[in-house]
Amino acid sequence: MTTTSPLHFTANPATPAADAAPAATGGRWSVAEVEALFALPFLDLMFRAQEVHRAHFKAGEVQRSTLLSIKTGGCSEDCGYCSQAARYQTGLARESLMPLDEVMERARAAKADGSSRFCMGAAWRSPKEKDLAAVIEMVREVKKLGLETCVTLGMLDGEQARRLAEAGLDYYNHNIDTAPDYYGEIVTTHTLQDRLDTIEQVRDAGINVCSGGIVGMGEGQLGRAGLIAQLANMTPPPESVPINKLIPFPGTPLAEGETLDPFDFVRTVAVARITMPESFVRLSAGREQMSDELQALCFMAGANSIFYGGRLLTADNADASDDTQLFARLGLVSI
Ligand code: SAM
Ligand code: DTB
Ligand code: SF4
Repeated sequence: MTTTSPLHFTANPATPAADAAPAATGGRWSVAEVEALFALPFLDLMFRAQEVHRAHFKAGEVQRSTLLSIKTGGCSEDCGYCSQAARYQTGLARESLMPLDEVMERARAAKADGSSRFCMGAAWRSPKEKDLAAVIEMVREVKKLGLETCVTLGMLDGEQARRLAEAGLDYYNHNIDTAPDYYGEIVTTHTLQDRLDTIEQVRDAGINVCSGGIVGMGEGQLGRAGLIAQLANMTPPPESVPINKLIPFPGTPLAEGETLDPFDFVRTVAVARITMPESFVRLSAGREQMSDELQALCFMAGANSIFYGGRLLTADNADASDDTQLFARLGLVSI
């Protein structure tokens, strides 16, 4: 007689382990397999994501990172979503590199607010020597506060990655942003391969990788599956996976955005959780526009990290005080 555990009663019977990549593809996720996850009934997908999440993390623990734009605007690249590309009229004033004392003031405030990581972003295609030296100094000083450090500076070569590693950099953020087949629709001034090369240099230097993407750029479910498959098949997958919802900026080619079903955003978080069981999945840009209920669904889907503090890079983020209330209402604990 077969016994059915009530726990497995609603699980997808075709799936031996909730986070197992299908053996037919040698442990790699094909785009079709990832698409099949997206196609699961919503409740089954959420159940599986919860199973995976609880097998690898303490449910309810959420890591918080604070962002700071240390060099805003004037970027040479043409990323279709970005307010900081020099070629789009987004009304953003171009600024030069922020002085160290100002960065430190912001880092101290982030620490006092309870963030565990400080992420500094610069609108560069890649850093020049003088700029890299200044950022290295920032990394050293922010680390002394007892914060984890992350920077996102565009493309790096091996030597630059090694110097950042030597300074003690904990994470480097470099998103692949969308599916390989769709990348050329969004960016033409560099290629996905350029992004992958930088990620490899970062990995080889021993720095943790933070890489994810943007949902809502017209990529469709197939595009979202392509993005997640590409991330999940990295060996190893990124330690940190930001899932951003497009913030449509007037003046950019993607100003009109895509009318995205919010459940498709939640599905993307769940599929990231299932295919990258050991990664922190960050509920990233676009949170300010989300209801508390939608955010709660994202946490249920396996998101266990957020950007914390009222500002992202050039756009507003959810208020820290709103987050404090939300965490209390949901019994979430920051780590
Ligand atoms: N220049 C560096 C680079 O491209 O990696 C660092 C800064 S760039 C602004 C960092 C990431 O922010 C992008 O890869 C993208 O995922 C995210 N981002 C930028 N603009 C966005 C928007 N309008 N909506 C959502 N995410 C956005
Ligand atoms: C990431 O994936 N999202 C952050 C961070 N990494 C650098 C940036 C979001 C930017 C949102 C738009 C803005 O503030 O300009
Ligand atoms: Fe924006 Fe980064 Fe692209 Fe520059 S490289 S346009 S800062 S996303």
